[in-house]
Amino acid sequence: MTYHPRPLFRHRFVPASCALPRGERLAAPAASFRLPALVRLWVWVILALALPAVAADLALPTVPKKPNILFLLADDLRPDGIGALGNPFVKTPNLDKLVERGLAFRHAYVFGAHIGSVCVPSRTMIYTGCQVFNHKGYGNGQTTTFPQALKAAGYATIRSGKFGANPNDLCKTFDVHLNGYNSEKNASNIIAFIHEHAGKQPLFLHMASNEPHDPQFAPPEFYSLYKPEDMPIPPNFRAQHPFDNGEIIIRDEQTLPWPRTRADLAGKLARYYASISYWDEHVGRIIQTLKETGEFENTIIIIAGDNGLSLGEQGLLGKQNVYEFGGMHVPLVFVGPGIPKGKTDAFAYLMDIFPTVCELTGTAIPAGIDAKSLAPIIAGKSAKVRDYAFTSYTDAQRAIRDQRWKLIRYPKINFSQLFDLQNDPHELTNLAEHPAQAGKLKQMMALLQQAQQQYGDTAPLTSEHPLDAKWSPPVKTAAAKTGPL
Ligand SMILES: [Ca+2]
Repeated sequence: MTYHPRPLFRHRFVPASCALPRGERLAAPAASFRLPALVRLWVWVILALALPAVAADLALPTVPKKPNILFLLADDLRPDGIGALGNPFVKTPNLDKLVERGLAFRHAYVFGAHIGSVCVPSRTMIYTGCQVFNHKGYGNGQTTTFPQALKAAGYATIRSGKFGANPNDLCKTFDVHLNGYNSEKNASNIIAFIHEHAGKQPLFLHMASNEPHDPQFAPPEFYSLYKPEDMPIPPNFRAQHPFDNGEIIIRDEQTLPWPRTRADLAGKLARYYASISYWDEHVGRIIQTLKETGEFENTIIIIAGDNGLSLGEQGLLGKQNVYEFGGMHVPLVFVGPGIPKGKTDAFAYLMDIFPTVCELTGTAIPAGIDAKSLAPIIAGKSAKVRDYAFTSYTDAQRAIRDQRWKLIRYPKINFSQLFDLQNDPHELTNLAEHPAQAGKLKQMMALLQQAQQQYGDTAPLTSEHPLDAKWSPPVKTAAAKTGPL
C-alpha cells in the first residue's frame, strides 16, 4: 500500500463560459507586434526573477500533507479484547472495521512496571519513549514528550481521558488535557476538537479511555449484550495461583474472592466485554466525525491498551504478573495511509508508538529515547527491530521471550518457569525442571541477564534468603474492590 497525499486542489474547475465545443481550438491572434528592445530586456529580467517562485508554487501540490493521528488507548485492554483480533465473543463492530484494514502487532508489550499501578509506568513510557530503568529520561520532565514533539511539528494536540493513576504532568504537555470520565464524554471532547481544528492544522487526537478497567463501566444496554452463561472460561483457569508471585493479594486480585469460581469469572468477563463494547460505540462516533469532516482518509489510527489483564488465567485477575495472559502483553494496531493490512510477530513495546508516529509523520525523533520506530516493519523493509521481549514487574518478576521460548524468573523465591510458547501458548507446562530442557533454561537465563545489562536493570535474579512460596488467601476478602489502580 502506498501513501497518497490528498491533493491540495481537489477539483479542476473550468467555467462553462470558457469551455469550447469539442474539436474547436482557440483561434491564433489575428495580428502580432514587437516591443521596443529596452522594454523586452526588462520583461526578461522580471520573468527570470519571478519564475523560481512560480515554480515553487506549482510544486506545492506534490508536498504530502501531514496525516492526523488518532491514538486510542484503552485502560486494561487485553490483546484478545477486540473481535477482529481473534475473539468471537466480544462485540466491537467499529474497531473491527479498523483492525481489518490495519497491521496488528501480536507480540506487543508494556516494557515493565516498578509499582502496582502498572498504568502509570506504562503511560509514562508511552509519553516519554524512555523505559523505567532509564533514570535520565523516564518521567522526569527533562525529555521531549510525545505531544511536544508533534506540537513542534505543527500539530494541534488533545488528550481526553483518564486522570487517576496517570502521569498528569506529562499529559499537560498536550495543548488540551481533559478528564472526560467515560468514553461518551471523552469522544465528545475529541469530536469538538476536530470541528474546531480540522483543516487548519494536522491533528493529534488521543483518547485515553477509562474503560474497560474495573468496575467495567457501561450503560445497561451494553451489559444486556452479554450473558454470563455464554462466557468462555480460559483453558488455563485455576481456582488459585499455585505460589506467591510477589504480588498475589494486591487490590486487583481482590476484585473477586478466592477460590476463583467459574461463575464469578463469567460475570466479570461479561462486564468486561460490555465495557469494551461501550468504548467501541464511542470510537465509532469519532470515526464518523473524521469522515464527515473529510479527515478520515488522512488519519493514522493507533489502537492499544495501556496494559493487559489476567481474567482467571493461572488463578489471577490483575496486571501485576508477566504471563502472556497477564499485565504486560497488550494489543497494538496501526491503521491508515501507508500502513499495510495484516499481522506481524515482531516484538514491540508500547513506548515504540512515539518514535513510530514521528517517523510516519516526518517528525524529528527526540534524541536519547529508548523506544524504537516500528516504521521499518510497517514499510515492509524489516521483519523486526528486536530479537526478544524483556518484561519486568517490581523486583519480584522478570521475563524474557523469543519467538518460541519464555523464561519467567521470580527472584524472591528463587523460582523459574520455562514455557515452550509455540506448543504451549497458555503456559500450562513448566519445563524449567525438565532435564531435557536444562540447556534451554541456561540459555534463556543468560539472555535475561544480557537484557538486564542492556537496560540498566540491577535487580538481583537470586535471593540469599528466599521467601516462602506458599501462600493462603486472606480470610476476609472484599469482592469488587474498585479504584484507580
Ligand atoms: Ca491500565
